Amino acid sequence: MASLLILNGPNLNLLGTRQPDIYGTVTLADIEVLCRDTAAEFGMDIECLQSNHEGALVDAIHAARGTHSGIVLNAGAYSHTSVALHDAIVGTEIAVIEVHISNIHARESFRHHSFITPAALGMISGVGVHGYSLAVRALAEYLNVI
Ligand code: CA2
Repeated sequence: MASLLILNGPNLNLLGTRQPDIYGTVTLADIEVLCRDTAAEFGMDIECLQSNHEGALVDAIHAARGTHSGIVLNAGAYSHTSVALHDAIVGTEIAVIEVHISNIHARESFRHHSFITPAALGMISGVGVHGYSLAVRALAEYLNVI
């Protein structure tokens, strides 16, 4: 059975507790259920991981090679800063769909650039947590499990 890694970066463990005007009221646990249910529609399994540490996210991308067919990645603020995450995706050649809950282009200019986007298959931003479900569907299509 194909398995996807749902990888979330810094501060996303706070979802549903603060800034509901930007990120809504859904928790990370709710997002994991959403991803699991969507993946199951396509006969896929998921593993979920969240870390506030850049190196742990790099390690998770490396480890995904061989164990997962693709990654749904919300790297949070590291999206805007991390060449290391960009290099990890390029280096492992794993299929990544980048997700942002908010529309990063409608926010502060420092959020407009993502180091993840050029290394990813695609990027979904601004449709709320629905973006995670769309990303799972996009990977299912890419991996031909539909
Ligand atoms: O829109 C997104 O998903 C972001 O990746 C979220 C990041 C932000 O740095 C990116 O620019 C866009 C921040 C996640 C922090 O989430 C919080 C949730 C509740 C309370 C505080 C932070």
